[in-house]
Amino acid sequence: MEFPTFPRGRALRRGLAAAAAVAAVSLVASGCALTAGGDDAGSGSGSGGGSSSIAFVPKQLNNPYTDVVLGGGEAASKDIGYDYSVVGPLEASASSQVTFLNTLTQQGTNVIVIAANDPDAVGPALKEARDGGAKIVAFDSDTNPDYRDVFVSQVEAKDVALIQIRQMSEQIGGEGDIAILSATANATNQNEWIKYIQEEVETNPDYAGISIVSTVYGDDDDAKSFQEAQGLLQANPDLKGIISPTTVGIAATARYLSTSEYKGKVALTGLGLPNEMREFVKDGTVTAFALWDPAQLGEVAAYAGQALVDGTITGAEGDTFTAGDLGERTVGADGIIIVGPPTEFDADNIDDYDF
Ligand code: RAM
Repeated sequence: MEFPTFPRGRALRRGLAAAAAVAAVSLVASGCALTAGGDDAGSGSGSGGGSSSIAFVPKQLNNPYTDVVLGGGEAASKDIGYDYSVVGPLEASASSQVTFLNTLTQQGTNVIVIAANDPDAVGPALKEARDGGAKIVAFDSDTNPDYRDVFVSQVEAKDVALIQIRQMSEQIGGEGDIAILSATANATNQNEWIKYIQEEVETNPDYAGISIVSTVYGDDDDAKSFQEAQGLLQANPDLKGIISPTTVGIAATARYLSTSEYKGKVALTGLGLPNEMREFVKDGTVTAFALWDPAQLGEVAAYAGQALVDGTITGAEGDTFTAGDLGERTVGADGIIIVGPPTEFDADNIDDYDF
């Protein structure tokens, strides 16, 4: 399988947009910490100025991956003239987004773009939002399909899994015990990727020599992920590798491995931000990992929201819309819109990316 790469200029542009988003999000984050779900929900960077409103509700605000996604979301919201805001919790627990959703509904937000911390916990709040006329775009981590109009998925879920297990197998010579260090136990996206990784290990003869001996959860919290990585190595001294399908988990695990006796001996693959992983690729802790362009995810989500409001799409399979300069996108089965493509990063290409 070949994975195209992004042109450097575009990646750089996204990086700058993301930096602007970080500033906006930090302002909102401090407001949220004081008045979770209160009057501050709906504040944000203030871009746009049109009469329609779009609010992004990420899994959590203090996540560098989220910041890059929001950079794309903000730029696209501006392009379509929507009032843009970001609200959300500081940690990714199952029900932490509910109060924010309720406030957005009270405010009459036209489009809610949500990365669900749990596929069902947000259901009743989203149902109320829809009853009030809001369009719901899930992104990154899906809700139960009953609660949203479309799901904007970065890459085909199975492809995300296939890249990670192939990279791991290549790095450990196809043999040995491996572990998974995930985000939260209820994250829809990580759980789907893990399901496909497990399926591959159980059924693909290429991976017959590999066993998954443990799956642990760092909750997309840097300190907890670091401790879980340490715990995995203590509990499994023969471990050959760790797959971490979360940018927070892989960065924390790399940091742990880089100063431990396991550096260069225990393989680490998964999904990471090139800017967070660069030093660990250069110091020999990590050989290769994968991701996609997170800003494009935010962009496509905003354009999908507009298309739902305009009635260009309803979320039915085969509906099409234009996602700005990213071009046409089609709604697939189950209301899923794929952004794609994934990219693999290693010492040869990591300096070509800036996000
Ligand atoms: C983390 C989050 C996010 C996931 C990325 C790869 O930042 O868990 O949901 O898509 O990793």
